[in-house]
Amino acid sequence: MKKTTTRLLFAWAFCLLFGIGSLKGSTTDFSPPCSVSFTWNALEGGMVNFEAQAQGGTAPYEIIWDFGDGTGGSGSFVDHAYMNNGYYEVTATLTDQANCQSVFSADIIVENYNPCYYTDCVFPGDVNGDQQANIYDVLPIGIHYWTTGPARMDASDEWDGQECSNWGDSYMQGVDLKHLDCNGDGIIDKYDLDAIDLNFQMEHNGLEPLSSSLYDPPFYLEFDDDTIIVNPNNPGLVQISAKMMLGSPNIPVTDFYGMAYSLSFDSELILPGSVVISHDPESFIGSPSDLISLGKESEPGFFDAAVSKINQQPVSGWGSVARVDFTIIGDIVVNRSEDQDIPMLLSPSGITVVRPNGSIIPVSDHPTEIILKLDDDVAVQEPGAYPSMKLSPNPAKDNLSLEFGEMLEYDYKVLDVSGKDIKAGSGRGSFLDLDVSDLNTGVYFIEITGRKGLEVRKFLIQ
Ligand SMILES: [Ca+2]
Ligand SMILES: [Ca+2]
Repeated sequence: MKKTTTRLLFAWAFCLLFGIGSLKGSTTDFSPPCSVSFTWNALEGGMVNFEAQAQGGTAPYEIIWDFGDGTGGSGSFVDHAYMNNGYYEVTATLTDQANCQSVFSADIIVENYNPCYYTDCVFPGDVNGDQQANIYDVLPIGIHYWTTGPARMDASDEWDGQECSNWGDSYMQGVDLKHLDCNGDGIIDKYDLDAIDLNFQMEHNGLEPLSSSLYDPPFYLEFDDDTIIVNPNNPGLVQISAKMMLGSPNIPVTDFYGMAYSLSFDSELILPGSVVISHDPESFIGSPSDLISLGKESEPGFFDAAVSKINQQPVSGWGSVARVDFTIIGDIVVNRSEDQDIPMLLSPSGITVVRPNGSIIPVSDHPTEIILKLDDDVAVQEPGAYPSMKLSPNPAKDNLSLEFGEMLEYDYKVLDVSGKDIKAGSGRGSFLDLDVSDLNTGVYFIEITGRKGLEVRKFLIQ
């Protein structure tokens, strides 16, 4: 009896030393004496790793586990997956070759149970199961539009793994249709695009170029004019539009259902946030009411877009599939030109075009170059009254600094591109620090008036 108490004390000390739970059981000695205890380690997702320690007795030992959740196991080292958080009384029973038996119990806590460790959770916005919400996740939604299944309990658009019953059908890549119901309301429709938009991310380096040849339908941008003229004295913002063209009279696209692609551009020349890809009402792919679409400027210099039909009816033909609008920053053209024309490249990439069954139609993408040119007929304006004035940073965000290069008594005025006064003030000194954090993205002018006259500069808020 004394010996058993000593063992228990030893086991308690062991538990304290290794940070494990309370000891509940007792050991029962036969001859020769044997004893068992165990330690555990909580792994990811509710998985617990148990390790039994046997002492004395006659090896080899048999160790039987009761995990406290109605299940059991055997062996010195076992992993067990708990399907709920909570307290569990775990018991290990050791039996040796001489029928010595020892029992050890401890309470364990499971706190990090995660259903997604064991089941196929829905991450809202990742429709195709590649761990990412992006433009390619739009296409399966168009293909299975208006399909219904069980709604998801406690559904949200948040990017976390959400448990959901399988719908039983999968789409072509072997992913259950429940992943297409991003918002969990039990129907696949345009509202499921919101979660893709919310959780959107893109790794452009990860895009595999699809093998295509010049015999495949081409995909490119078409501009009305391949030269854009910029006035050097009043460059401002230049609105441009183009058509995204798919196929040609000789190589039309057949059985078109949907497409996803990325458009890359010079992010210094094009005003951030100004790229808009919209339906072309004249397009051969269908009228806007028959289509779903999503477009995102995913990172500087990249715009990702997808469009899909929703009526399971493919179309064949060629022509415009979308209209692209964007804004060129004229000042950057003036700064860069140095009497040279500036080529600007717009390149579609990562294009995936699908048929109604989700199979891929090969397409060859082609970059389009347009030329930005300063207007030769306009004489460059004379400098203002304070030509050595420096303005930085440009583009600015929260603050704009002006260095006059001399002491001045000045009035200043900030105007927007339409000439409307935004703010004004006056001061004295060789510099001016201006808080511009309240200005929206766009082009502005600052006018400085001193004793010698007026100096006007243009700046950009990004
Ligand atoms: Ca995805
Ligand atoms: Ca839905």
